[in-house]
Amino acid sequence: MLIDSSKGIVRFKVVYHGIAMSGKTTNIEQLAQQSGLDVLSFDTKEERTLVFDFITKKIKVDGFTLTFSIYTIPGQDIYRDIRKMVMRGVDAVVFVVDSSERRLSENKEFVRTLEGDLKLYGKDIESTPIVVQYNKRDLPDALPLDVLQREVSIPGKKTTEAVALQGKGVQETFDLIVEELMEKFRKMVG
Ligand SMILES: Nc1nc2c(ncn2[C@@H]2O[C@H](COP(=O)(O)OP(=O)(O)OP(=O)(O)O)[C@@H](O)[C@H]2O)c(=O)[nH]1
Ligand SMILES: [Mg+2]
Repeated sequence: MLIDSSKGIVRFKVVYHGIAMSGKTTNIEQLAQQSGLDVLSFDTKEERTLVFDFITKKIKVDGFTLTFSIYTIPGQDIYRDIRKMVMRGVDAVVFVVDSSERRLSENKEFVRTLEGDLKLYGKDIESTPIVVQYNKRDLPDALPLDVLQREVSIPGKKTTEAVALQGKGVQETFDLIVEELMEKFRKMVG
């Protein structure tokens, strides 16, 4: 978080985390499209994230300009060093879960990966604003919501449902992470 009080600007970093192919890039692309923003992407020929995707979004609240720098991590383990780099300075996380039954154990393990990535920068799951998004709700083998909430959830964190490919739930998820972030910010500044 960066505060430029002379200009009334506060800058936050939001990172979309989660297993490979869970739909992180799709979330950002839809968010950009719905708000008329451009996405900066560094990806492979197969359009898998290589470094990150990036957009910035501005919101005016109480005379402040809040600027959100929004990134995705590359979910593939071969890019773990890059993933860790992208997590530097993170203020809030959207944890994108693939609802497919086949990917349940990977999703579960990745909560620990997120924990490790936060720890690298002296942060923990408890004090970091996090929203868990159950994506790909359209898949025929999508697990029921109550199963996912039991198996892949993070204690104390809110959850959302999405079909990012159709743009469903994308803005709602982003609005929720902004809310969580603002709540923490208000507590910090009193
Ligand atoms: N059926 C379905 N497919 C989706 C949905 N969201 C994303 N996808 C597809 O899932 C695949 C992976 O999506 P990406 O957004 O590239 O996934 P990612 O999490 O950025 O993957 P990495 O960059 O490798 O970590 C693509 O083929 C998307 O079109 C969804 O809600 N439903
Ligand atoms: Mg990606």
